[in-house]
Amino acid sequence: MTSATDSDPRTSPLVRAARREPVPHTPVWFMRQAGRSLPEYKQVREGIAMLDSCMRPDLVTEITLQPVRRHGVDAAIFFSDIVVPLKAIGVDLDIVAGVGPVIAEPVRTRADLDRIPEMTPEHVPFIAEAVRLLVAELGATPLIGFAGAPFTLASYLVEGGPSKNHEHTKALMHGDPELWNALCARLAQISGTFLRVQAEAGASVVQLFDSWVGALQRTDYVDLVLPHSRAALAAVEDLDVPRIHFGVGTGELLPLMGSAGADVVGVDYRVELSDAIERLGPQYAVQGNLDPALLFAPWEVLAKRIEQIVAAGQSASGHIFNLGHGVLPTTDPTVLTRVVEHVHAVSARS
Ligand code: 1CP
Repeated sequence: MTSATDSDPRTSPLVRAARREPVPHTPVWFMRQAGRSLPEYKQVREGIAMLDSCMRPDLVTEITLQPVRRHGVDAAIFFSDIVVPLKAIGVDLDIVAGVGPVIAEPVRTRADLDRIPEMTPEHVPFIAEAVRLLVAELGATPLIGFAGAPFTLASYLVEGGPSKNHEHTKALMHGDPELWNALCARLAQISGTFLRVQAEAGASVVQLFDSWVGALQRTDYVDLVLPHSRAALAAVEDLDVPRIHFGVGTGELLPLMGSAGADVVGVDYRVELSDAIERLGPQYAVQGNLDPALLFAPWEVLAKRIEQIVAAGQSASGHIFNLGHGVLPTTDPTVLTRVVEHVHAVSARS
């Protein structure tokens, strides 16, 4: 018989690691584990646009569960996208296959900002419904809710789509800091509400993605970004959910990202995990950081790297194994399953 405690995701290895408590094995999940690399995903998505699929709780539930069933990962990540809350409040945007989010009218003036309303839970009833369906299906496996951080969302809005150099974003940030701060304050309200809706509906953990913040130097991050990320994470501070904060190329920013209100700091693959742990100190758990490209390497090479990351993670106060960024679309999914098994095997505490 399963006791209530055994089926409670709040005592799962992933939540325990996020809280820096002892774990029976290192928990593992993969950013972008749902979608792209899975044939069963391609099948259910056939003929359905990305944003439409995000607004259908039945599909969100099925797609979110697929990698949990297939790989035996220690957490589900809610199937959605960082731009879904913007779409829900009326921003004219689309997710274009092979490109990413594309915004019809980029946001560069006060009048543009005035077209973006604050978000309320009533804008996203389909999110709360999907989370409730999922939590009922997942049992002891925790669900990770997520949102985009203000800087990364602002980058899409200001550039009008994916950007390598973020030149319009940086021009606005430095040219009109007042408007920049007003835009990011609005985005923090939206992201914070999006996180809160998911946590209140039953997500056990949340992750704030600031994917492109590694494009900034430290002082600009401190002055123009950190207060807004802190506001987004503060929206769930009173709820009993650990908060993960992740960005790419953030070796210089790791402790600052922790200070935004994170329990766990995500580490990308460009930083040695042991260096990241040293920079962060014992007050944060860490998440990461296998290079997603190494999933294409011979198994012996990959297995050795997994063992190194697991061993390095054991010197942290808490470690969640993950990739250093998302699963690449052409990844062989059987390799992902093998990674999960290997992380569990080499980290098992007797
Ligand atoms: O038609 C499709 O299948 C579109 C591909 C796709 C998918 C499957 C996009 C477009 N988004 C998603 C789902 C998604 N996005 C998830 C849930 C799946 C999972 O993780 O298992 C999550 C957590 C995201 C978050 C997201 N979207 C981020 C942060 C994570 C990261 O990778 O850094 C970012 C930056 C986006 C924007 C976005 N959406 C889609 C793409 C291709 C992109 C990146 C575009 C760019 O390079 O700027």
